[in-house]
Amino acid sequence: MTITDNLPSELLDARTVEYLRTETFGHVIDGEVVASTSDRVIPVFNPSSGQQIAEVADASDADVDRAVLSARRAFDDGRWRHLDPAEKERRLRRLAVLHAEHGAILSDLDVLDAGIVKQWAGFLLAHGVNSIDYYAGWPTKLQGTIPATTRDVAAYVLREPVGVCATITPWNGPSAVVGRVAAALACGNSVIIKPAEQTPLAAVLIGQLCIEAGIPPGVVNILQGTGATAGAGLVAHPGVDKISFTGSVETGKRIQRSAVDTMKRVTMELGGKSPHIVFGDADLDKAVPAIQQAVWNNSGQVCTAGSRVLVQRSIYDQVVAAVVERSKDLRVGSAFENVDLGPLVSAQQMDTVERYVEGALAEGAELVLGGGRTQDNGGAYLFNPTVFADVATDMTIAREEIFGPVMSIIPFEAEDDAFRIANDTMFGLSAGVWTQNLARAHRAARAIQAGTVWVNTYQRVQHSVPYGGIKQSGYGRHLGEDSLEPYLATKSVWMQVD
Ligand code: TXE
Repeated sequence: MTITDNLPSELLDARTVEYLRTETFGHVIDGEVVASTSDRVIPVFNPSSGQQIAEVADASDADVDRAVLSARRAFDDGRWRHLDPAEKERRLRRLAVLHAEHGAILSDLDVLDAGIVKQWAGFLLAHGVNSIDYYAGWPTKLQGTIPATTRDVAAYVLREPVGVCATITPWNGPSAVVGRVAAALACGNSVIIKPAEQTPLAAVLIGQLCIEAGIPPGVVNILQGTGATAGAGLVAHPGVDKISFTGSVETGKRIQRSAVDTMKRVTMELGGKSPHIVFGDADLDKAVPAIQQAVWNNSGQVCTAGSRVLVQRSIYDQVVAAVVERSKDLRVGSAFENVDLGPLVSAQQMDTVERYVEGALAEGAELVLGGGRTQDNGGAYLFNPTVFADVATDMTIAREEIFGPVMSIIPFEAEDDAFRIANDTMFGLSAGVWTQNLARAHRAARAIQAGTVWVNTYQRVQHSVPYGGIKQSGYGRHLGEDSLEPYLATKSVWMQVD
């Protein structure tokens, strides 16, 4: 990779500038940063300025092969999976420490290529460190079972790593991917990370920190490239055993179809259209700020964005007015400035969001705030916080994931209506409920079809609590004990004893 003269060095930590100037940013294979064998490159942009800041390698088929062979060799010779579990834990803990120590650089890189504002980058960093630490505790605790059998045999069940795991990641949290990788490593697997082509900067550093932490070469490889090259190459490769994908539903389906040919295990964390329900008895002093943050965080580019706000009729006008009042003066601008909403990740994402807003107006939704781009406060792909009221449940903005700062407010009459509307979606990632009625809160938790239901809070994540979707939001879990299962294969051992 090469860095262009447009790097905003004056806005970055000195260590980040030094890092970007000295690293070549090819792939990381067998513990080394290596150049691509392909001449193809991908431009990388700073969404806060719209300027190109770098060019990154786009993997050739030969690069895909090299990365897979490296991971395969590392798995087959047991250099990591056969290591004493206590030693695995020590090295993973060291990785958490290194991740925290390089926090200023990792956060800068997320601000730089993903346009993530500093507060959110700080949250992602802390989440990454906590997740590694959490998984660092697992190698010594993984265990098999001894099932009941007839007396003539003894049987026991081992839980072994599945092999080479490819992690294909999106652009909305580039450095946080390390938490997912730590789960695979805790189980003894080898990993290949394919970062999103828009946000390749943090991945090389993550690969290098793994080496520094003592995770042997080849156990964590980084492959840069587009979905069509590096991504599709990994999914089709017979040397890869498992795919962990986070991204769009459409790409998820394409990956699943392709993975069938080599019978790979696949886990999917796809998008959402999360309902955020405010009942008439809610504590509005807490609910209103939360429903806003749930859509304005990272300018709506979060899979759990609470983009469908369902409000009970008795408080409907009050909530709409409060949301507009509290959102109208929010600062939108460059992610390097002290702003509430940073840029969208790319010109393409900007077009997508604009198209949805135009479509909503054409379908008759009532625009009560925002509705367009802005160029205030320096920043390229800036979109004002946008609120539509009286949205009908069959409108496109109520059904499709937008991934921008666009909130749809939908009125409802009774509790059952709220649950029916909440579930009237192909997605099932998450939901929020605001009520002071304890029984209603429990009814909601059971009635809503989603992988996570937050009650009187929103977008909380902790390493010990499973996270993932149902319906077309995907399957498989990140975080918590459940997230280990996809990285482990069961082996039954029988012995004749009479
Ligand atoms: O996603 P893609 P895009 C949603 C969000 C957004 C939309 C499009 O609604 O507007 O998706 O974003 C790799 N084989 N989410 O186009 O295509 C690609 O290189 C293998 C929700 O960026 O899903 C990247 O690394 N890999 C989501 C990753 O897949 C392929 C976060 C995601 O790209 C591939 C991001 C292929 N054929 C977007 N094609 C969430 N769940 O949080 C692409 N890729």
